Amino acid sequence: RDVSSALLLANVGAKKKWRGLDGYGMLFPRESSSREIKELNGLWNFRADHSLNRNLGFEQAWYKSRLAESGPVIDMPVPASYNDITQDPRLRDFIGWVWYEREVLVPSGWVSEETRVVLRVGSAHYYSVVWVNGIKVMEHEGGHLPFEAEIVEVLRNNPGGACRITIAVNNTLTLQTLPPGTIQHIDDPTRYPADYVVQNTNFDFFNYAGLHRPVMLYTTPKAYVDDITVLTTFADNIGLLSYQVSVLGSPNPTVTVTLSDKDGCCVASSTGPSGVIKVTDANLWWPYLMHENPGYLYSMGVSWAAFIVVLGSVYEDVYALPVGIRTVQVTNTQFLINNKPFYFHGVNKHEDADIRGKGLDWPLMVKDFNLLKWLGANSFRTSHYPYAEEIMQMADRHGIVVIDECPGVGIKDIRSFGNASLSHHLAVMDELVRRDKNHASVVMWSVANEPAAEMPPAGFYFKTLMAHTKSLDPTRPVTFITDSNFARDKGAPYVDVICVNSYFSWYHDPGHLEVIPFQLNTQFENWYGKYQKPIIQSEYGADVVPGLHTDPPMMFTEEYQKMVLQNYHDVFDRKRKEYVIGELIWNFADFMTAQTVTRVVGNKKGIFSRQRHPKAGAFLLRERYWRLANETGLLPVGARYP
Ligand code: GCB
Repeated sequence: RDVSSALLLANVGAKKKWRGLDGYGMLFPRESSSREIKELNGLWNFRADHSLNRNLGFEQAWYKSRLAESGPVIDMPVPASYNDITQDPRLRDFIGWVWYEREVLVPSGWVSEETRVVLRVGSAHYYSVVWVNGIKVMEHEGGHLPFEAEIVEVLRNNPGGACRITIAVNNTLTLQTLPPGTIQHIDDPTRYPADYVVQNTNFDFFNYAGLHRPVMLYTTPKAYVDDITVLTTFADNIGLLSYQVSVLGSPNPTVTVTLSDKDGCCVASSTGPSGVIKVTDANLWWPYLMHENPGYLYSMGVSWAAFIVVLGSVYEDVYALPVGIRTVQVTNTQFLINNKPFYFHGVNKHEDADIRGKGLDWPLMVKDFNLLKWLGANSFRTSHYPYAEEIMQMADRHGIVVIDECPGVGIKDIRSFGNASLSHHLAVMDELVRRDKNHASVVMWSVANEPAAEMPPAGFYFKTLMAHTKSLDPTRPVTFITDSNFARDKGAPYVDVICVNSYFSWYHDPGHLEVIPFQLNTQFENWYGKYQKPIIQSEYGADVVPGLHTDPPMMFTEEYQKMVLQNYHDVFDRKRKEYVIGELIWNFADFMTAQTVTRVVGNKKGIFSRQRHPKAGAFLLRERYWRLANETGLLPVGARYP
């Protein structure tokens, strides 16, 4: 009996995408005079398919009727990972298909000839199949990006507005998924129980699964604003926004674009599906601590309208997109935002918390931004997958700079460098850039974290991936995060900024803090010597079990983490005068991982605990980040850290 990943994914067949990317945008749903939203967050019915091949749900077509009719269901909150919601270890460690179901009543006005009704899932890990009233409406591969389908035709067949949404989600990872993984079935009755199956991965976070982000229904008119792309620059005090609007469903739409400032006053406008808008006395988008008024956003109102003779009325769609005016540029030694040197003093994060796992959680999100600001952090990397759109919007508004990473983490097996992997990786970058291209906070794309970049196929793989990303977005630099040897790394020639992770005195020479100044200095000299590109220390750190203390410092104590940080900082301070352009601590907070001998209920390299309480390292970093802000930011004296 072979419980292989192929079998677990058997029902997905040809993996048909119901909506390709071509011509389709993925604008974040926003209410307007022409659009309504119905959020489907809250309790859903849920069942994990514990059958041996995990296929019973498909064999018995659980989507055809109410889930409670085919077997027992439990309450499951959405958004949330399902893993930590119950006391059942079989659900925590479940591999295969789980089934979610929610019934909703759709307002009768929505089911009309003039309206599109769209079902949108913010993200679901990892592979999803979606039915409405028993009819399949879409499939999607990938755990961290939104997907949606028009469902009005399905609703039309069901007068009365009843709408039963069934979503089957499979968390199985294979060598071709992103991130990759393998399924191992051990058939040894002398040592393992029957049906012993494990999911192996090469990444260091728990493979949480479920409906992680909001699910919603929203409407647009039949002809609608489908996508908007905005590129910005400025000259002297004039801001320039070049925009492109795609309207679907109308052959010759009359598009109007207006730009309003923070007070809602219209400061410029334009007509036509593409054009350039000029703003005099433009307020630029500045990073937090670089300017008194960071994160300045305009609102770009995009609408199209037509007088429809038959209806005898004006027909229109209206969408408002927040936009920031800023530029990004990389030189041999600097990262420039609005032509001024920007030094990343920030963090790596995870979407991770007690109970909800990777589910979007508003209190946690706001707490985290408050902690970032307390810390004096001006940036974060979305290690190791795209974060919720709601988080990206917060980053825009607060001026927190983001390195936007795709889920290319744990690419270690040579079989994950083949064509199937590459074409999926390219598709994921399509989806990521499509989703995040208009975020002012996003200043760089990261296509992967610590891949096996020394392997022979890595050169072609990363060359293709980075060229593709640049073709999608010519305005932002592209990188990937490396821990390979500088001389043998085959992807590094194609990056704009070298991002390097190292754990001196931790994974190497454990306990020997005295090696850090030597090894870190050599690391920087080697990379800069070979590439003459600016460098970000994209990870460094040490585990701390909160409350452990020793003197002299020992590994896992608060003192040791402080000493690691201090030793790294001394080198950063020398090298940032040359070509080091940033430092991102690993990690902002403790987070859950798979169980291994090196993890004590998860990874403890957070400067905050998983519950967001500061460890000693947080206070040290806070002193440093505010000092860096004073030295490298453009703040007037009064606005500085006391
Ligand atoms: C790394 C990885 C990160 C791990 C971290 C660690 O290099 O990029 O995902 O969690 O090290 O703590 O080992």
